[in-house]
Amino acid sequence: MIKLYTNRLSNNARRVQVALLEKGLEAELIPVKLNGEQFQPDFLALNPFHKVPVLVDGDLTLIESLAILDYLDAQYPDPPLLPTAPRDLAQVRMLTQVQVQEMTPLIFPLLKEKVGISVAADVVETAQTQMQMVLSFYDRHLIEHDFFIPGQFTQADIVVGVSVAILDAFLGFDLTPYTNLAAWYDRLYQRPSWQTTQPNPMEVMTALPQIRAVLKQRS
Ligand SMILES: N[C@@H](CCC(=O)N[C@@H](CS)C(=O)NCC(=O)O)C(=O)O
Repeated sequence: MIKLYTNRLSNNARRVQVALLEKGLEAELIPVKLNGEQFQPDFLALNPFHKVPVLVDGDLTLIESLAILDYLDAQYPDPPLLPTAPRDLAQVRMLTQVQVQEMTPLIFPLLKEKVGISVAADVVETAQTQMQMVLSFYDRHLIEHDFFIPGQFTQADIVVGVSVAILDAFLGFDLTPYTNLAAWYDRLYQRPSWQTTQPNPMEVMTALPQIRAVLKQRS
């Protein structure tokens, strides 16, 4: 059986959990507490960079959530989470890369500030302003679309969606000005894979010290 080393509060691990659920794949979920457990020798042997997710499938051990998503899609193609039309595939990669390259660096200072790690006020302000640009970009790509690729739930919905969940549920962003994005986000919540993997407020509160410790070690 597939094993997934994971943490309920990790959005990178959540990407993989959503994909497994969407594909109806059974997996043993192995929780890793990010309060030091990720530095234990057994876990470092799986991922020397001490991060979840790690997926083990038979003799294959994979780190990096996007690589894991690609593996799951190639190895277990039904239902597909990647489109086949060249322009659709390029769109998924573009939207995903914008999350990684543009959105993630903005989330870090906002998260740090939220958990009480000191961040310069101008850095927070810039991150908030630039985040509006990112959200507007995604909003434009959802005009008259149910999902980023019309009619198909894909990796782009997963990768962007789990980050928007942080903005909404943890950072208190108001999504209502982004009407297409807000409607899409509601649509994601209708999926069992989304409901199962969404951490509840109590889980978030309990994990705050872990989140703070992980964020402190990042520049
Ligand atoms: N690029 C990696 C990032 C993984 C990552 O940053 N995981 C975080 C949780 S979201 C983690 O495990 N951090 C623990 C640590 O840095 O010690 C991926 O996409 O899988």
